[in-house]
Amino acid sequence: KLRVLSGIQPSGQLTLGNYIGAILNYVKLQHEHECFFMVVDLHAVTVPQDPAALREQSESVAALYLAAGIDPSHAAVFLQSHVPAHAELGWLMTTMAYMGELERMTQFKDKAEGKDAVGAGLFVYPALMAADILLYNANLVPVGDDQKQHLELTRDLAGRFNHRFGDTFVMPEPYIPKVGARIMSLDDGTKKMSKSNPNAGSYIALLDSPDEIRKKISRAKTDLGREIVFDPQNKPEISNLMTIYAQLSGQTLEQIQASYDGQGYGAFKKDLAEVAAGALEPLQRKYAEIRSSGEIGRILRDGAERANAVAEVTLRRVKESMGFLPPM
Ligand code: AQP
Repeated sequence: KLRVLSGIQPSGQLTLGNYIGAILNYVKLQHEHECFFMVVDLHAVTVPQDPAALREQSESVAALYLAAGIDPSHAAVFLQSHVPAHAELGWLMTTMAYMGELERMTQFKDKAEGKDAVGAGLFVYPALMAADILLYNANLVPVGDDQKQHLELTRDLAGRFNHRFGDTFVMPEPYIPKVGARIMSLDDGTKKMSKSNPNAGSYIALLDSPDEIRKKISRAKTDLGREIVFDPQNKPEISNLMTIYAQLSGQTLEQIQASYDGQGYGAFKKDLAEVAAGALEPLQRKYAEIRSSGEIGRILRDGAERANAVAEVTLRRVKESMGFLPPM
């Protein structure tokens, strides 16, 4: 059995990008491996968060994990801030990172672009992410394409630590979906779909109503021409919609291309809206049940307990290797 760890920031409404790029793989991996799926609330505060919204979204993300099919009797589901070792190892990993390598992170560059004041937390974010993964000695980290660079850095930091202080950390591997690793924004086929995009029309949220979904898909930008063909280079927008269709319907891109041969964008978009609304309907129903059941607290407590048990052992070993005296 391998160890699997991943997490999502409660920094907005989860989107189809988060679902297709990450959550679908969480669900797939949970039965074969020992899984830890957290809500990374400490990461969310690297950009300003309203406290009430953070509380609501943190619970909402945990409930969406469960609604999507994560079984808390298999996987530990917890909030990052409930496991203090994340913040502590995060600091230690920050001391292992170089300014230059953090400056090269494209997520930092994108999020800092055009801002007068950029929080230091945003800059050291990848060191905290490295700590998240290394605390559990995770072998596999299911993520979307945008997190590949952070994972490479995690490997560099782990290697640097092991070299200086002796073999301590396991080298994690990214686990990235073959189709759907980078779902693009509905209003711009060159930008990834993102839950913190201020334009709600740029993403489909997992909790959008069928009407909102229909409206957003009918307004989604499409490329010139009218053929439904998968060609991300020349037709990024229709290719993105086809990817979403494929991942939510279980059909292959070839099947979709064949069944819309000779038809225009209109018919395709109409069907896609129904595919998306239909795929999200059971998830939304389960979500409502879970939120009203009052079960979340117990599940998160249990998950944090399991996570703490593993994380504390790693943190103790790390501190010992670095030369920190144990409590006397
Ligand atoms: N557009 C996407 N396509 C595929 N996968 C995606 N992920 C995010 N966007 C897409 C994957 O979802 C997981 C959680 O991401 P995160 O919350 O840690 O932050 P992010 O990667 O920065 O995602 P967002 O939605 O864009 O959040 P904000 O707007 O808050 O920064 C990751 O595995 C990610 O790869």
